[in-house]
Amino acid sequence: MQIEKYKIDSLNSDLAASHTKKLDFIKSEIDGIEAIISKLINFQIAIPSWALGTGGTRFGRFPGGGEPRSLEEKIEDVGLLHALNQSSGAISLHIPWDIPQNHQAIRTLATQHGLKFDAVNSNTFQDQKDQEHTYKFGSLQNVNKAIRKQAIEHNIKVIKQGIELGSESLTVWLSDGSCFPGQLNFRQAYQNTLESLQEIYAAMPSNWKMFLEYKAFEPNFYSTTVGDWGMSYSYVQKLGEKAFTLVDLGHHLPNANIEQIVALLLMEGKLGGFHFNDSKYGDDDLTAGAIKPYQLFLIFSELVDGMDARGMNHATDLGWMIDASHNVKDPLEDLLQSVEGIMTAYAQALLVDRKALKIAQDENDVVRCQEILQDAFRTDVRAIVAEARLRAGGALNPLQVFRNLRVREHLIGERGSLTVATGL
Ligand code: PSV
Ligand code: MN
Repeated sequence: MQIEKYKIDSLNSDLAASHTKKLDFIKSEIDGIEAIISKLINFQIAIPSWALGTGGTRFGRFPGGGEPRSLEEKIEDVGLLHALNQSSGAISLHIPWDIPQNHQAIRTLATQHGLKFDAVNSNTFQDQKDQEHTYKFGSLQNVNKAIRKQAIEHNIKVIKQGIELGSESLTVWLSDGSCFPGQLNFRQAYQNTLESLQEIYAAMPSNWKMFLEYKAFEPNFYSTTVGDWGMSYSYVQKLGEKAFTLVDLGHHLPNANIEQIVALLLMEGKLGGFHFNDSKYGDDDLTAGAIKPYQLFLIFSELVDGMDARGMNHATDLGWMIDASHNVKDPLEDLLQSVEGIMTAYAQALLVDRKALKIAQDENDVVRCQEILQDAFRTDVRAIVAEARLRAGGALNPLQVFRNLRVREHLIGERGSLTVATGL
């Protein structure tokens, strides 16, 4: 299914009067809205190929029908999102969940939808049918050299796939670790992992980046070998200037101060990318901004501040991606809501009066500091975000268009109601 632009335009014109009123109001209240709009237009958030179906939980999966049956259909789905919000201009593939057969044809299809290929993701956390050795006791950390070699070769194959697609980064997330005390020699696991990562790093083209994602728990519950930002930082420091830490919001221990982690990684020049989602307990994979919108805002506030301090381009100097799984919501609707949540937090962060905050910090005026941040957070920026979408050619209200045009019903008509996408 393709969404014709005139249909979006027609639904936009129904909302135009009310939108203009809200935008004019905020423009009359706040200076610098135009600069914020152009930053929002440039900001793109990659969609993971594994989030287009209903990932479910380990207890069950409740597919809603019309899920993409192939990589081509996944690209089509991201194309639908991008047509609606003009902010989802990239797709991130997980290999071997999605192995392109004809790279040229896949690239052409993506270009037709206005999409680029974001980071490619390797998978050494599951055993595949044709695989010689098992990853039951880890992959890059494994005590067995042959298993480490198999995992290294898999990552190198993923890099080669990425090169064919025009991707420029590899995300490595390892489930490696241990479930019981004594199972693992921590130092040996670290050394094995480092040496394995060094081989993978050496296989990357010079213009590529490696993102090393950390996670404190799951599927191993006693220790994880890349368990937190400190461990990831220690590996990427040793690997070299093309290696960076990737922050997935759901991978921390409860109440971790993620905004402080982000600030320090940025200061060290070692923050590479993001996986957005939200959670109440663990790696809940919920819609970005659905549970802790203030935390998301505070993270963006540090991102904006830290990137500006280093003269970085907000849109292109870090990898931005959603990493979520869906169960009770339509995956496409959920992703539209996540993108909206992320853009909202970014827009609010751009509103923070940085000069005033600096003065208040230097004067230890704690009350004023809070007031400045909360002034920005409590500003209703929805009209600014909508205006950015409108100017980029998208919908003022993407969800409303999705429902109005009965996109899911069309997809079920084309693909059937029993399709289940590969992925989580
Ligand atoms: C692991 O929980 C993770 O966040 C990694 O990014 C994986 O690639 C992804 O989820 C899918 O399992
Ligand atoms: Mn992730």
